[in-house]
Amino acid sequence: LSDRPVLLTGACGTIGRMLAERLSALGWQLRLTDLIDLPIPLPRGACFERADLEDAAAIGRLAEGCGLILHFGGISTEQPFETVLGPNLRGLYHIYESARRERARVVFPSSVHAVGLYDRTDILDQDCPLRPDGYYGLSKAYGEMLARLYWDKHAVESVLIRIGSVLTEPIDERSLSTWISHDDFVRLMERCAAAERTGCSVIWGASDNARSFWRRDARDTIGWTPLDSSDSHAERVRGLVTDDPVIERYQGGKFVVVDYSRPD
Ligand code: 15L
Repeated sequence: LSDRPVLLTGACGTIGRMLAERLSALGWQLRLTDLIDLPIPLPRGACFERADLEDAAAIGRLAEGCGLILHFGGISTEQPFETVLGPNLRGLYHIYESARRERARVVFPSSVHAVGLYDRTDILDQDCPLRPDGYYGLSKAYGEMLARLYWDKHAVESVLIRIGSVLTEPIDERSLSTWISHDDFVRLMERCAAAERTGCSVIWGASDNARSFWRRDARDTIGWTPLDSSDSHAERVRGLVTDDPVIERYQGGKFVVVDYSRPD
């Protein structure tokens, strides 16, 4: 993979900007794209082009010659179905069709919100049934299934990362469970690129947190071990919880209460 360019979608987002800067500094040859203009100086060795994920031709052109697609574009919060539909369902289909044509590997950021309706007391393995907590989480479940289809039917490799919370540091009690440090995330991207074979691997995107909700995944297959941990932040964020029992009950936290109507 190493001598082919890497397409990074969603380059203007929080994770996209961080990866654009950090991976460029590591010498990656990045092709950046997003719907809006890049709000940071163009990192060394990178190029940028605006594109809409719903524009199949533009995505296809951007992916030409790429060996790896880091797909961080699309909707990243809980939104109405019609808002999520275009970027996250149709857009992702364009990414996978491009990957199939280019024989490229895809890094697909799935999310804690694909399993957001598990209780925080549940400990999950990679093969747990998905329990999305809204239309955004549902689009991540769809993404995981789309990746599986393209692996089983076309041998397009993917790493599906069920990302918890990418933050400089934990901000509340929930993020003691879900936090992944920038350094662990960048190392994960390096392994996604360098691993000999990934097949269709599921990774829990969290640092080595004692309070993790998650256990077994495919990290041995890709050779990734998180080195950071939220544990040393526990004292600082103790008591930082909301007063909403629904938010505090579920792994998905705040996204769960959007339009929540279970009576019990
Ligand atoms: C996500 O999937 C979101 O994209 C991010 O903004 C955070 O809210 C994160 O989950 C989380 O739940 O901490």
